[in-house]
Amino acid sequence: MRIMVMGPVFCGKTTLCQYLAGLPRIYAKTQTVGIIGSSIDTPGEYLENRGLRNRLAVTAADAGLILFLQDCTSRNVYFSPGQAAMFAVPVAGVITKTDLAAAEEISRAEEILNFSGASPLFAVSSLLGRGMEALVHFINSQSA
Ligand SMILES: Nc1nc2c(ncn2[C@@H]2O[C@H](COP(=O)(O)OP(=O)(O)O)[C@@H](O)[C@H]2O)c(=O)[nH]1
Ligand SMILES: [Mg+2]
Repeated sequence: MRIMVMGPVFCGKTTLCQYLAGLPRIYAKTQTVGIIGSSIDTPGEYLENRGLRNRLAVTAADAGLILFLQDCTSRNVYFSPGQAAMFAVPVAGVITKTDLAAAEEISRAEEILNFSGASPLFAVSSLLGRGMEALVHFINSQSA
């Protein structure tokens, strides 16, 4: 199953994909390599630029799961209300860079993702690996 990662420029998409791709070092399961190692890292411009948004829909055809990313250090909102519903596959939300944030910033990111219709939500730090266990567990449960 491919995981498509979506979010604006600088929100932490590539770092999250890299973290997930590195998991086989921690979880020594062969299965994890194929699933996690094939994350689809999308350009932030596809989300930020309205004219490019249908490219996300095309890319999503290859995905079994989509992750909407919201950087909790950013106030900018790029997801539209209910955007998750435009995809035929499950859309979960990931709050990124929690190592840099206060609790209220994480709540703000949570609201933005709730607004987009992404569910469930995970709060992570790709830097510290914080919150990753729950996210990986969820991803594995989706690809079973
Ligand atoms: N402190 C911290 N920085 C992060 C985290 N994730 C990404 N970054 C930093 O945020 C910047 C943008 O990350 P990147 O993955 O390239 O974002 P992308 O444009 O969405 O692919 C880089 O400088 C990363 O090192 C995180 O969890 N914690
Ligand atoms: Mg990137």
